[in-house]
Amino acid sequence: MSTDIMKNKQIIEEILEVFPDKAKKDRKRHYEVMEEDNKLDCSKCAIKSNIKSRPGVMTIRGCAYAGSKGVVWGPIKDMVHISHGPIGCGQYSWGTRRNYANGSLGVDNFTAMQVSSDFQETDIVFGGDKKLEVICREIKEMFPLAKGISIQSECPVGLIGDDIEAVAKKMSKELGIPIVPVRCEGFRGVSQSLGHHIANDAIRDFIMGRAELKECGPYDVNIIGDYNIGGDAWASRILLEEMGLRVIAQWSGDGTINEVMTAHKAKLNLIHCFRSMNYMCEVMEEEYGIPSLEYNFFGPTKTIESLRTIAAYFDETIKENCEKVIAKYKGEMDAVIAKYRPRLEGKKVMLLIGGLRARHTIGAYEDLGMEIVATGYEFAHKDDYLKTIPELKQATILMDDPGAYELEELAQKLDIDLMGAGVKEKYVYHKMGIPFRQMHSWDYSGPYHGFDGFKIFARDMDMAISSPVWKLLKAPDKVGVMA
Ligand code: CFM
Repeated sequence: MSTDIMKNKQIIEEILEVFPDKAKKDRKRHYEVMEEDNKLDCSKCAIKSNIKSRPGVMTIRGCAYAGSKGVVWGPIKDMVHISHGPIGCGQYSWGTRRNYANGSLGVDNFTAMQVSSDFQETDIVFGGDKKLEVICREIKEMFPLAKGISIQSECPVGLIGDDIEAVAKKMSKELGIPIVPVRCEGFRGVSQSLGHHIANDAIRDFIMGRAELKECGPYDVNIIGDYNIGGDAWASRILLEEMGLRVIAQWSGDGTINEVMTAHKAKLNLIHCFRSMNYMCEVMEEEYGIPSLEYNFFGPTKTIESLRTIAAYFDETIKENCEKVIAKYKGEMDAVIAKYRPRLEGKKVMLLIGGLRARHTIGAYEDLGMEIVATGYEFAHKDDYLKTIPELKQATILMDDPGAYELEELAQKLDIDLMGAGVKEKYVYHKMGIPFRQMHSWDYSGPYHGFDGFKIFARDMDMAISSPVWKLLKAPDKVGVMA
């Protein structure tokens, strides 16, 4: 066994040592160290995932409401999404995901607004259904161009047994627009992942297939599971269109309810975030016979590979166009790599991101010569881990739902040069003197998808690592001053 593998196994042991025996045993099952390069070793599929977080361990996961309201439904821009329940959930999830959308705010685009039913004690005691009716009427009056409403349940709604389905049905009839009740109370499931599933099911039951396209064509595709974070879906769509494909729906970044209603007319579903939207692809395949294809638009290597896989599904014209698109951007991509690779070569990266990007962004880092020494997910399932293992090099640590303590220890023991995770983690790493990039919201940057996105990705990673600020500060623990 190579020394690196042994060293990393030892590091995990040491970190878990502080836990009581039972917790230690449990957390250990959420770690694997890769024994060979890029190999799917099925014994490694044993890594535990999608189960309850260990009580007492500070998980960085979110909840079902986050998965439904924040992720799947929130980006549908011409609907008003009600955060139904106490104000906190709406307030704290307001605008933080940076899912961009075109349109006039408050007129035909409501993504950057936060509408909450602001539950008070009386609503908990007497129920919030009456209030919900009033809110629906007010929305119709204030935003006449809103094409629909979704009711995103927060925990108390489920606990007190409100009948949001009945309200939705009644108000939909009264107001003449679709009103969708979504049972995404935060306590459901073990993470935001069940929220994705519940949100997908609500789309299936209330929206999918409810409208027809005027004209259909042989090159009609849907972009599924791109939420347009910092403009990601726009940077992706442009490549598909240059190739000659017609994108009839974007789910759900910068998407409209009509796109969701007519998406069943596509010839092919292109799915980027498998974790959050695979359910819809399955449903569309079963009900409408639409096949789906997974793709990865992070970094030129994966983008080129994906463009060719997509083109292979179509005729010679598209295949030829695909090569032209690749040739058009290749020079630009080579120049980006020539500029940044010498500055980033060999830098060690650790990632801990949601349910997709912990594997999808690896190629982009590797295009810049950077090395992934540890990666992991908050809420991935077994199928995600099976897809991740072949992307990893020998001795890389793979982890599931690690708590804040485990991550901080790992970062120090692996002596990483860059950490990629979320805003909850960010400032701790800055205090430790470790460069950090937010890999959920792209900090205040983006897009990172496609060729246009890679230019920004490379610049941002360089900016984080090469900033002169790291030479000016010493982490508080190194200078003996308590922060
Ligand atoms: Fe999909 Fe996402 Fe992700 Fe995700 Fe998320 Fe996100 Fe994510 Mo944050 S839908 S699984 S629930 S790619 S919000 S845009 S970055 S954890 S890795």
